[in-house]
Amino acid sequence: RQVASDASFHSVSFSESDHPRVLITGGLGQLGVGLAKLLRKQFGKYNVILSDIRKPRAHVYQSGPFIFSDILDYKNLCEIVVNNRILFSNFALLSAVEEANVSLARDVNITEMHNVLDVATEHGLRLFIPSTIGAFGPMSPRNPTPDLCIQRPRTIYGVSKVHAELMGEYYHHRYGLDFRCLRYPGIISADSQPGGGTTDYAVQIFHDAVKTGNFVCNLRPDTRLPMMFIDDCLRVLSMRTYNISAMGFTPEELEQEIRRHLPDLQVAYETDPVRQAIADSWPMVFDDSNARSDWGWKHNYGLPELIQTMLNFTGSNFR
Ligand code: AKB
Repeated sequence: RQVASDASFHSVSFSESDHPRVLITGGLGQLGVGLAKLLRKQFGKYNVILSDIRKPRAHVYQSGPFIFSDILDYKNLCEIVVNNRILFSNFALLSAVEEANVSLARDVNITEMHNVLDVATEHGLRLFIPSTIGAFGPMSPRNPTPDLCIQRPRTIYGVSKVHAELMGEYYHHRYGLDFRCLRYPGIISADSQPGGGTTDYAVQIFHDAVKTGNFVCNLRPDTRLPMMFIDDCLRVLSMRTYNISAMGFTPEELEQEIRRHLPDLQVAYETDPVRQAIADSWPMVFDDSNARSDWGWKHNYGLPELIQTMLNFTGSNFR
């Protein structure tokens, strides 16, 4: 059975199976490739389709089906999903990049999300949309931030995420759409490059610490934000709108911990006003007690485990 008429699929014919079929849109962002790997282990290689509007690196083609899909194109999206029972949607743009291009952010995170909601409802698919600490704003309680509280973010990123959360919940109540959403903290991953987020410093510092020993941080040293290692993030995906968290630290605390392993590390602080204003409006401590008690969410990576894993990975890549 062919999923789409895309050229990259011509040699692939999919066997019928009881496994759900998953489409990961915006799949070349921070979560997509890792998520595809995990879901393919569970559902089989050809039941998980990665899609994006960019050309991936060779290993992505090798690891399973990849197709071009522009989800602003409603007909194209319908064509792709008619053979899938589950739609997983994953938006690729991050906070700082979105503030720099509001109309692109609106297209990707709002218009495209409407397409995804309509297609999912029309075809009876199950829909997961990831949200973030960015869905909160300066009027939200920051320490801790519970699941339900005033949100009112001041970034287009946050506004579009609150819009997605509310639209998903509305479609669930109105049309019975099986919609789920988790709000993630800053995600730290070793094998994908930072992509324009406010929490990206906590990834870049490992690369620079290992490569040159010098790092310039674009947030103030005392900026506390909730964080999570990618493996915990991917593990939790199977579970409607919950906060989830793992650890929290400031740039200064992260710097001190890394220096215990790399004593020569030098960090300079050159605050970027856009990122700093965003970070100052986000939760400092994310209350995920409902996720922990309702469905047993538990993280595996605290700060020491994160540092060890990141240094092992970045070190083995650079040395
Ligand atoms: C960003 O910094 O934009 C993201 C996020 C926390 O949503 N990593």
